[in-house]
Amino acid sequence: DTVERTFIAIKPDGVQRGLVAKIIAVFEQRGYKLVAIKMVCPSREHLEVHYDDLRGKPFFQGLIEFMKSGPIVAMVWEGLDVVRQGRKLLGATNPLESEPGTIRGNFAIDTGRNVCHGSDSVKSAKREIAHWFNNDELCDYNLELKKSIYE
Ligand code: DAT
Ligand code: MG
Repeated sequence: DTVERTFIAIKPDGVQRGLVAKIIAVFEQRGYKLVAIKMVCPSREHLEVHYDDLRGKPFFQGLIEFMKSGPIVAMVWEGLDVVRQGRKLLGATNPLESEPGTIRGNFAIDTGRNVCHGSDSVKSAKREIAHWFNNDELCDYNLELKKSIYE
């Protein structure tokens, strides 16, 4: 159904490189609905909980340091199959494996500087949205374009 939601974040490298508008445009132009957006500088604890499943990986501390190196643009996007499609729009974790045309395939080279995050399942999307946003930050509105996007 069209109310599926995903958590997308522009990482500090994406912000520094001036890719905020371009990354937002990819989701907007596809037809997805933006329901929340904010720029944040989260605590180490917040980031460690976000990446909880990666605790113990050799790159974990470096990943957290990097995510703390500057502001992040956190967003929630809504629409049909948006979790899976969001991952496809981002491209593979390692940008060298990302298809050209994807965000990482267009804008990144190193795995540790892959410019954006996207939830990997509906379950993790729910967890991540609740972790990054309060309920009152999620805007409930009607996308007027909906009948031009969905049949
Ligand atoms: P994704 O961001 O595609 O969901 P992930 O959840 O496996 O990938 O890892 C989270 C982030 O951690 C990833 O975007 C970049 C970093 N990372 C993952 N694997 C890495 C590795 N082998 N070396 C360095 N950084 C890595
Ligand atoms: Mg992941």
